[in-house]
Amino acid sequence: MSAIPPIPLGTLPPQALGVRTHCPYCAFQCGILMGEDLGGGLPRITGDPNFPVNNGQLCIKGWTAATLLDHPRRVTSPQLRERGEWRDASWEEALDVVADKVLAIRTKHGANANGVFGSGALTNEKAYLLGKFARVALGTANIDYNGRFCMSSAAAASNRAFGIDRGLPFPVADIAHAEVILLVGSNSADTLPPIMQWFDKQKASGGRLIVADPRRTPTARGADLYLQLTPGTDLALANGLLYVAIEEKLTDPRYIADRTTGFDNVRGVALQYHPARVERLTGIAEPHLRQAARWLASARSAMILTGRGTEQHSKGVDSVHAWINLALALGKVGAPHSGFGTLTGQGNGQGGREHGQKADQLPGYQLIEVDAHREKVAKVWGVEPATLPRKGKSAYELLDSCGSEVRSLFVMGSNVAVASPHLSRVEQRLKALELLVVCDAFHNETSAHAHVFLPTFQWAEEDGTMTNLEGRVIRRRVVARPPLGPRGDIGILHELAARLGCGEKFAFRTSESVFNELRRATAGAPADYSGISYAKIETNDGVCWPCPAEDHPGTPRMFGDRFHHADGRAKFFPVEHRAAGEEPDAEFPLFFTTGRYKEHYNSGAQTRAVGKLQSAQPVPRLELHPRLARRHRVASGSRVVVESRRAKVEFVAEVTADIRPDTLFAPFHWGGRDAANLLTGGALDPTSRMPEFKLAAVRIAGVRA
Ligand SMILES: Nc1nc2c(c(=O)[nH]1)N[C@H]1C(S)=C(S)[C@@H](COP(=O)(O)OP(=O)(O)OC[C@H]3O[C@@H](n4cnc5c(=O)[nH]c(N)nc54)[C@H](O)[C@@H]3O)O[C@H]1N2
Ligand SMILES: Nc1nc2c(c(=O)[nH]1)N[C@H]1C(S)=C(S)[C@@H](COP(=O)(O)OP(=O)(O)OC[C@H]3O[C@@H](n4cnc5c(=O)[nH]c(N)nc54)[C@H](O)[C@@H]3O)O[C@H]1N2
Ligand code: SF4
Ligand SMILES: [Mo]
Repeated sequence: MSAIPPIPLGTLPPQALGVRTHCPYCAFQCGILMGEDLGGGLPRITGDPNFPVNNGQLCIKGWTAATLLDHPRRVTSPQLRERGEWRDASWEEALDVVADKVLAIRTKHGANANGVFGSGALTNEKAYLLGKFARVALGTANIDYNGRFCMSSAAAASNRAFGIDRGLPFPVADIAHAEVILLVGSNSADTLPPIMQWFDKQKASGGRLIVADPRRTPTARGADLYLQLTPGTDLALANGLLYVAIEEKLTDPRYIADRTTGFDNVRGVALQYHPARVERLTGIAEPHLRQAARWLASARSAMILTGRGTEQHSKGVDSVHAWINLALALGKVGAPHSGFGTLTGQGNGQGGREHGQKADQLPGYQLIEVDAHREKVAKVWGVEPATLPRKGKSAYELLDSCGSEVRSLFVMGSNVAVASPHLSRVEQRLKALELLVVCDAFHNETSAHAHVFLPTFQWAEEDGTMTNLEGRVIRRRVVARPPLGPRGDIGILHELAARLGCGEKFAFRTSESVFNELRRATAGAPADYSGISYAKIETNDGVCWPCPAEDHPGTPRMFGDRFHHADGRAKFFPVEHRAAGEEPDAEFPLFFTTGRYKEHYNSGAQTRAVGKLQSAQPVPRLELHPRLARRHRVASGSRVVVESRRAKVEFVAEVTADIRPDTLFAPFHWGGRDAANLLTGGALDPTSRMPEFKLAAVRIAGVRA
């Protein structure tokens, strides 16, 4: 096969001094300024004081983000596994191996036997192209991505209730002006630290914060009212708040009549959630329930914001519906400095969920099962609509079918061997693959099972666009020179597509040209990017979608006068509390829930390699309440074996009165024997297919002093 030279994506600015770009990690996408270190070492990172989202603030992960660029463990040559060991290979050889194997699998087992796993870490351009690569070059239905583990419950509920899903339908700066905020299942003081400046401003102007979390987190410590609910009972809590609002005549009948449909059914359901029942389910006492409902309802402006704590459940979608129902009934959605929002997680968690990496999706939030959408996108791609595959498997189901229906998996931007639930099962499925390809800058727990490793450029070495948690499309710029060896993801997809016989459909010279095709593919779609251009982003601090025309300024605030359903109204959904996939019982009597540390990011693949972060948080610690600790003779520092129906994991104990006595917590940032996800299970939400990351039934199976 003939060589196609790697595509230069973006050019290094002449003087790499103080270039405006964004942090590689979370959805806050802090503006940073990168310039040469005076000592000639790594690019220097400072917070960009002029980017209106973070206003110059960064968290420790942002400050240390440049460490990975010239990291000694960075992989710079393609590698092939031979007799169990990695050996360096040329790009030619590695890409040929991938293409030959994929073609052989397609011939023998059909196109859907080749799977693709994408990421909310990818730029819009990469996410778009990966979706196109799966459907056009591989012809497979089976592409999904790690956003399924992240935003899928919130996205599904927002789409159904509002007709569109943009995490925050208003700028984060609005937080400062909300009189009352209810923050549910989000530990933003650790997971989006610079967002706290907006909460601090809100507090300084007399605002109130309510936090619902089974743990008194750093975020909860700043709350005026803290609701320490039982894991998995958010839906009952939300219905209980609505009960109080209805009973005390605190709802907004005019708003309900003018702007929504379906309230009567929801009213009927909510009235079953009287405070005594809600207290039994959630552990929240009636006075607190009434207090929260009154504060929210009587405030001139109020927000309900959700995080993964309320969403990562097998009833995640219904739980989000319950919060949306409450916000709608109080007349807050679309009102000034008010509304419902969900705090997106990954760097491009918003754009990544819009441009077609999801099994049921085409770019712009169009749907692969809708004929009109298929026709439109097929036209942009220059293919027959009938050749586009249909809907594929969701992330966990895709991983679960590896080694059976799915014979090869191409992973770009996820460490599934740490981040997936029921890890022993997932690892066993990964081992059963005929071909596992990992594109990454570093080896991780997933590449430990791979046959081919393709080394990639990192964030600072490529340009592109990201869409932050407000739906603001921003520029990632080239600020560092990549080492010799790695290539860009877009170039890799082009090379592979060429070997699969459709290189011309992936022959982009720049990321801007990919973006321009994305604009055409999303024109008229819910997430309409057609009016956004690189030039337009250049002259301001980003443009919020939808932006349907060149002269359109973008849409920082949504829902002011209409929702995105055909009738312009928001929809109520009646939702009932139900048991989790796995509730504690006599054998496994405790709740186990998971989350994050400030210093580590997701699977830890990146942050465990940063010395400062790793030394600050070297191991996962098991949080447990002093009462539970006494019963099991556990002290801080003891080794505690936690057992679920799937595995045993030994953690170092951290005894803390900040957690419920019936609940254990550990972060999921580690793999191998330290993986919290060995304990979590494979129960999925019926609509979003979100795994139940925030609840497993466990017991303490052993203690060592
Ligand atoms: N430092 C850091 N920041 C990050 C990330 C990271 O890994 N590290 N990842 C980014 C990503 S991808 C994401 S998705 C976001 C996630 O951001 P968050 O949603 O803030 O993160 P989590 O820590 O997973 O979960 C939040 C809280 O949910 C609580 N919780 C557990 N079970 C329940 C429950 O049943 N109900 C309720 N109400 N709460 C519950 C936990 O105790 C935890 O404090 O963070 C982003 N930012
Ligand atoms: N128990 C439990 N499990 C969870 C969660 C939880 O709360 N509890 N949260 C879930 C959530 S919300 C999420 S988002 C997932 C996240 O978990 P993962 O999907 O594992 O995400 P990351 O750890 O961010 O992995 C990103 C990988 O992609 C690489 N990467 C980054 N950018 C690029 C790029 O541009 N190109 C390429 N090729 N590679 C890149 C990084 O080097 C890293 O290896 O975990 C989920 N798993
Ligand atoms: S808050 Fe998020 S975007 Fe900002 S510096 Fe920290 S990890 Fe980076
Ligand atoms: Mo996430």
